[in-house]
Amino acid sequence: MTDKSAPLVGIIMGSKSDWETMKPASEILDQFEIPHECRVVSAHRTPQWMAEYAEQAEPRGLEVIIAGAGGAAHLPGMVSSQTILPVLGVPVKSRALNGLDSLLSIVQMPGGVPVGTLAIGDAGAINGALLAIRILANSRPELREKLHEFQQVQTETVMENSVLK
Ligand code: RP5
Repeated sequence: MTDKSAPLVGIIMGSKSDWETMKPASEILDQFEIPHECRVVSAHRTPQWMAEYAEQAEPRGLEVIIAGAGGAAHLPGMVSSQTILPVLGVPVKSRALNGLDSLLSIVQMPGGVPVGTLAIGDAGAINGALLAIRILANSRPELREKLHEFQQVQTETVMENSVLK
């Protein structure tokens, strides 16, 4: 029997300062009632913990990892190099370069080590969560149903507010 409360998605980030950006990902997963965990795992400050997290993710039952990082954002790529789970990278908007450094650090992976790179900031975190749900929904019809509902509500909300003047 599977444990329904065991996390399916791991949201990790390089620093506690990334939480504000990554929190919307957790909120989307909550909305879809997806069990998940949120952890600070730093590629540079806690490299051994990062390796342990990446190696244990699959045997622990995680199915997708969403990794947010800013600046020299090596976390998503280094985690991907040590797991076969899909890793979705969210570039956090950095103070010095507005997240362009984060984006380029995450997106320019060498062939053979995949990271699905999202937009910089909140939109990336939200879409990271939605993509994770789409991946999980491949084998979960009830999630597919929820995704259809989500899209329908989103469209209706925009349509209801489409007249500006
Ligand atoms: C990265 O360095 C983190 O992902 C964070 O975005 C950035 C800055 O970290 P702090 O100095 O705020 O802890 O590793």
